Amino acid sequence: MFSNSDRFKESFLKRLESMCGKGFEETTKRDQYLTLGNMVREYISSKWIETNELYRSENKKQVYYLSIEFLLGRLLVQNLLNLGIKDVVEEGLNDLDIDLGDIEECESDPALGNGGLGRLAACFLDSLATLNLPGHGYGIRYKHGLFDQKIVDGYQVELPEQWLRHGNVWEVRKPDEAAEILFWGKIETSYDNNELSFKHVGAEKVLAVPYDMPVVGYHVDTVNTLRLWNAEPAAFAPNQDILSYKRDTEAITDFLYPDDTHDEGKILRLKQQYFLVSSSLQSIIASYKKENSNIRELHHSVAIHINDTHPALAVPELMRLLMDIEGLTWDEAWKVTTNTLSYTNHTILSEALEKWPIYLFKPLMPRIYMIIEEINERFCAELWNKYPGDWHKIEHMAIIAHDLVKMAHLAIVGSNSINGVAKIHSDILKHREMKSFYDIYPTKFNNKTNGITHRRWLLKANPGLTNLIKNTIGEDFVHQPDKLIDLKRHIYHPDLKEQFANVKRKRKEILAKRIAEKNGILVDIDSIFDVQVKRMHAYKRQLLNVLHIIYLYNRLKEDVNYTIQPRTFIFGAKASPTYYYAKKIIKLIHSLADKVNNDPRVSKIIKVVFMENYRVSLAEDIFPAADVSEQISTASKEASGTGNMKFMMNGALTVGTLDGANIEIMEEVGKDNIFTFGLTAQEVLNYEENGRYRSMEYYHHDLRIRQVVDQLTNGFFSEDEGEFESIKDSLLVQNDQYFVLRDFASYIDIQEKVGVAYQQRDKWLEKALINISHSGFFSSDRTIQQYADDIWKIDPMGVRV
Ligand code: GPU
Repeated sequence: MFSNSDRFKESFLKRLESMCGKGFEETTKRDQYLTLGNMVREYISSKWIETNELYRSENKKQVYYLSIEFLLGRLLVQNLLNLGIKDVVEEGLNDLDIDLGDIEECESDPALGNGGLGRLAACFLDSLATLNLPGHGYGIRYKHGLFDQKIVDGYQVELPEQWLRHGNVWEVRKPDEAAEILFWGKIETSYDNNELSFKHVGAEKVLAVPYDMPVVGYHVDTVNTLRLWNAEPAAFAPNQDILSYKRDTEAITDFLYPDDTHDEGKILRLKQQYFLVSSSLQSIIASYKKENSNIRELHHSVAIHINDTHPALAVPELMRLLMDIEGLTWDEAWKVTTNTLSYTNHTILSEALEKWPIYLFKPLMPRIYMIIEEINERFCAELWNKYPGDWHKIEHMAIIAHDLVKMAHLAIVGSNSINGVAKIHSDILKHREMKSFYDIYPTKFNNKTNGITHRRWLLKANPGLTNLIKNTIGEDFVHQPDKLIDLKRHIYHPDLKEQFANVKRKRKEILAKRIAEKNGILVDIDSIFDVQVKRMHAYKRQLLNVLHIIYLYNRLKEDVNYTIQPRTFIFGAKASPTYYYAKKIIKLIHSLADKVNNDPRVSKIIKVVFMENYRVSLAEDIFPAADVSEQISTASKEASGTGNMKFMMNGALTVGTLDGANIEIMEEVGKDNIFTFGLTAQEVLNYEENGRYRSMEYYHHDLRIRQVVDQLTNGFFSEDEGEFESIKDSLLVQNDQYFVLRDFASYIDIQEKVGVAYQQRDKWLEKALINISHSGFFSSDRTIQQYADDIWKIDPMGVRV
């Protein structure tokens, strides 16, 4: 079907007509997309079956990655690339006057995640399959992914996302493998034949139906599985209101919670979590039992990973299944559970740490709550032995305290490995945030610095740069991304620099065209494309970026002789619909854009662009076009960041704080090839401890600060003067929790250096190429190999079709 372009063309035309019941000329782009998608899925299926059969017959250890989010992005072109048939298809389509890019536009961008955490899970799936590792994802098939963002008069408006509107060519529904999930009801405890047993009565049953999606490895025959669960009505109880039962069950998988690093504490979210965990564990155990008879050895064949605390109910649920269904004793079940589970922490922000009130938790999952109580009692008894009389410590470490279930504590106690996502983050976990747990479980804690898949973020997103690298150092880096370092020997070659400059320029032109179409703003290709794209959040400090732009505007207005390298400031960010401050910043960026872009003189030098509806497919157009990457979170707050790595891999230079993986980027490229500024994590944490920061002092002593802060409310923006009062208050009245004013001067300084450095064109190009050369370390292949070796203890398997 895909052996050469003529064969492909022939099968494609035949299939197109038979699927759509119309002649080629009559077919739409969507018809063509659906046809090609179906052909590709069919092509994948033999490899998929072969992989599953191999996993069954070899019966080696497999890993299951449980995550409430998988931010996949579009799959058609990535699958073509991974299957090695993209060129054949593109050629065949070209003969028919069809552009693959146009077809791709018909594919919805499945936004089953908010940001970094969900995208990391998607990169991990790609790496697992490519490294031939037996590893699968388990998640939720949200009917509506993250909302679509529209900007109306500068304000964010949320529209329901509709990725399933035209169906999903990649999924296979498996109703025979559905699982039953029980909510509510009561537990009847009985004691007969010396055995305690627990009966769950009066429960509401929900059916979890799996939809499997293939995860295709790059140029290998391995095709792993992403299993997404859909909630459906199970059996009706007598006297039940059927309509409301149907509505309540389907609601479980209706939509993705749009909060990034923020605990919503809503009962529907808790239902989603238990729904994911229970269905996944039932499915894992069922598949284990097909090939194995001794459930006490589950951990020899199965590793289960908990992506943040959202699936931490895996701890009590695995205990329940092992005891109540499989008949193990508590001690036997605990041994298997802790040897099976591992956990990644993705943040230390206190507002993100999940704590469920007992009054919500206990009635919804009565048996699970009983088990957590028992885990907690046993754990506290252990602590009592270790720290006799230290009530304060025990209260602080307990899993249940002050009527709350602390999910991070549950995950730590129930897992054999706890990892952070960048060196500094793991250190903060060990030595501060989770110190008391590190003291008792020193060997459980470890670091796994995040990574990104270069197959999407370089090969797919930036074919021009990929070809340039291939022509310079050969193709090894495609399979071994650390080989990108070979590029370093060539960075002084004028040819390479010029070709890189051309590639970058072309991508800036493409982005500029998109900006012209969508925003009606004409941007200067020779200006620095200075980009901050990520979720909108106070700790990520888009406000610092904004204040710098206001400052630049002021200087340009005040001094007609002040010249700087022109810059285009590009933003992309969604705000959680209930996050008032974040939405205000979006409005502020739009007001600033109005002011700057409409000033006849200033707009020739700087421009401000907010790109609507930031998502994976838009990101693929943004990273390749960026010159400067803004990674300016308050030090200690960004666990890792992964956008920073995508920019680096595409030859943008980082302006960043010493936070998260920025530090490791600096270690890789050297201090001359990154622009760092601001407080260190230690300094921030010290301030937070000693309470000595006074933002007012910076406001009073730095005229530049006073001017820009005052401009938020003095009529500088054409909005009502009260519009941005709350932002000013966050800086002055609330003492600037994220140290924006404290880091302002140092940010202004470094930005000036960036402008100067960009004008030393040759040197800048070298720095960009050095960044690319060192980006191999940040491949998720490296990260996944470390998880496989150190945590999951799984080996590659050679699927051959
Ligand atoms: N992160 Br917790 C999310 O995207 N969502 C979350 O709910 C939590 C963390 C991010 C971190 O903020 C980011 O620093 C990190 O790179 C990413 O997870 C992946 O580890």
